[in-house]
Amino acid sequence: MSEDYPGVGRVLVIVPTYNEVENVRIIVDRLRRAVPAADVLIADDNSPDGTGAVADELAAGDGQIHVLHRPGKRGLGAAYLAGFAWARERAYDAVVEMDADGSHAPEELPKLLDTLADSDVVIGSRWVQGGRVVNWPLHRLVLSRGGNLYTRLALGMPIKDATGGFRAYRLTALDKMDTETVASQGYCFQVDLAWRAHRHGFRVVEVPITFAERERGASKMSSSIVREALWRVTVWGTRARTASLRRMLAGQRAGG
Ligand SMILES: Nc1nc2c(ncn2[C@@H]2O[C@H](COP(=O)(O)OP(=O)(O)OP(=O)(O)O)[C@@H](O)[C@H]2O)c(=O)[nH]1
Ligand SMILES: [Mg+2]
Repeated sequence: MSEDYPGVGRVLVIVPTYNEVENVRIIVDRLRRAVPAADVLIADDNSPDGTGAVADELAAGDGQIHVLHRPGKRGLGAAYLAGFAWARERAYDAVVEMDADGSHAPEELPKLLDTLADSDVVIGSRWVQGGRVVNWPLHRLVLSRGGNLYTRLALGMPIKDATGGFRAYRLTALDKMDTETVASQGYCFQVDLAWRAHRHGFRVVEVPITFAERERGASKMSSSIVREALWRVTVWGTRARTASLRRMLAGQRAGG
């Protein structure tokens, strides 16, 4: 059973996995040491490499580690939504999203949780002052910077790292974000939740992190993930602009 994290309460760290057999043990071990108060939920999509069995072993040896076995690969977004529901059923106060491949350092999590003590959503950010990216190839840097720039312009949202996946949410905020209507699958899931948080007027704070290229295992990044983000962000941006234009015209008519 988790203890309360000061100012935040009971914390569940959700770690989605798909073929992370070489990483899962190391990352969960680091996480348990870095934030002993938090519980861990490994959300595995029936990884063919046996990640789920290793996760079960970890859970058998530590009452604060849990496993959610899902039937097959359904994308990062779906795994997180299932993890959020799991947290809600067990009355956690906050959930954390963290990759299994070592790109997000568990040792930086206390910084995120300390910030959550007086905010609703905290994003570990590569693209604010003090944020860093280590060992990423140029094409990934360009994609992340370009994607975030496009997102900021299309949505008119001030968040600098809207695609970042190292985050902490208060459950009270997440509950208001109608997560049951989220259809986004890949990175776009992160943009989707940031956009919902922004529109609800929640206090979203970015804290600088050092993001490192995965050390072991294969990437699940694909061109379809990028295409999904591009079209969804464009649709949301167009909708938001159309809605504000309508409001402006209605205001002009009302004003005579
Ligand atoms: N459960 C589940 N986890 C997933 C799925 N796709 C990716 N993941 C996990 O989500 C996290 C982020 O995925 P990555 O493959 O690292 O994506 P990325 O960081 O863009 O790509 P890399 O450059 O390879 O690190 C990792 O922990 C993956 O194992 C999925 O369909 N289901
Ligand atoms: Mg990764």
